[in-house]
Parts: sequence; C-alpha cells; structure tokens
Amino acid sequence: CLRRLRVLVDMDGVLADFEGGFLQKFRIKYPEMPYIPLEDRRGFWVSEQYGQMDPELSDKAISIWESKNFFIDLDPIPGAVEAMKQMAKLEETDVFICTSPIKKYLYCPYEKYAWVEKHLGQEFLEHIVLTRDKTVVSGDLLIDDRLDIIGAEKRPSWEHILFTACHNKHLELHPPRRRLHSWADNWKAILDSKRPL
Ligand code: UMP
Repeated sequence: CLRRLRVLVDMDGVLADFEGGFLQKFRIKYPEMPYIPLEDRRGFWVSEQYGQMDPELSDKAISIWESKNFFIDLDPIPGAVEAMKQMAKLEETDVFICTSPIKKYLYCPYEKYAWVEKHLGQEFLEHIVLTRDKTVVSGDLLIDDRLDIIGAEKRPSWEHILFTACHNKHLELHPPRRRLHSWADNWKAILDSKRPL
C-alpha cells in the first residue's frame, strides 16, 4: 500500500556500540597511551579528538577500527535489538539499517552484515543499506548519532532524528530538530508523528 512509513536506522552509535568497543580495544592495544573517557568525548570523529591530544594518536585510533573483528565484536546499544525487532513488526512500516562503511573495506562491510545476522537475524540482511552518502537514500526518518549528515542531495527526504551519544549529548539542537535520547525513549511516538493522519 502507498504511504508506508520508511525508517532508516544508523548502525554505529545507534545499534552497535562503536565508542565503547573502540575505547576497550584501544586501551588493550595501547595501555601506555592516554585515552579519552567516554564522558569527555566531543565531536563525531574519534580520530580527530585523539589527534588533538597527540598527533600520533590519530593513526593509532584508526588502526583499532581497521582491524579484523572490530565491527563484529561490537556490543549492541542497550535496547536496540528489541526496538528493531519491534519496529520491523509494526504495520505500515519498513525499517532499513543505513550505515557508512569505512574506506578500508577488507573487514568492515562483511562484519556489518555478520553483526546484523548475529544480533537481528537473517531476515534483516534484506534491510541493509551500505552507503557513504545517506542523503541519496529516501525515507521518512533517519535515526543517527551524527549531527551533520550532508551529501550530494541538498534536500534529503528524511527528517534526521539525532540519537544521543557520548559525543553529541552536550549539543543544543536548533528547533525543530529532535532527539531520540536512547532506545528507552519513545521512538514509537516519533514514528507516529510522521504517519498520515
Ligand atoms: N569512523 C571513522 N572515524 C572516526 C569515527 C568513525 O572513520 O573517527 C567511521 C566508523 C563508521 C563510520 O564506519 O565512520 C560512521 O558511520 P555512520 O555512523 O555515519 O554510519
């Protein structure tokens, strides 16, 4: 039927705990180096903030998520798996995972598919969009923890809902922009706000 609601859900920071997984593996690989506790994270780019602390830390940070098993080992964000399974079962609703792989493609794209199969089930493999440009993907909503989502399409069809993460929680959004504070927050109300009356 026409007018089904299409929801795009980001993966890193929204479904999979990229920040927590990064910090854990960084501290194991570089126990003598300084690190940034999650409460002190600012800005979307981990590598930039580490690079500001010490220029050689930028490449060390990048080496963590370029390593085999980084993406598959990420823990789910609390409530994410249950919310996605519920969302996918809602009437008149199509859910897609919309995620940007890193440019070092040896492990990341494969492991993102494997993560989805492991945590959400094989059915969800039909609902993955891998893209470095989310503005060219159409939808009613994009739930994503990155503040600035830009690309080739100047007028994306989706409304961006900022998912709260350690690096964005202090930012004040300009109205009418909205947040989803966690998966315990009322995501169903946000979906309903986009449905035809
Ligand atoms: N990423 C980097 N550098 C960083 C932080 C993240 O390359 O400092 C990668 C991890 C993800 C991608 O593959 O960027 C973010 O994708 P989205 O969450 O925007 O889908």
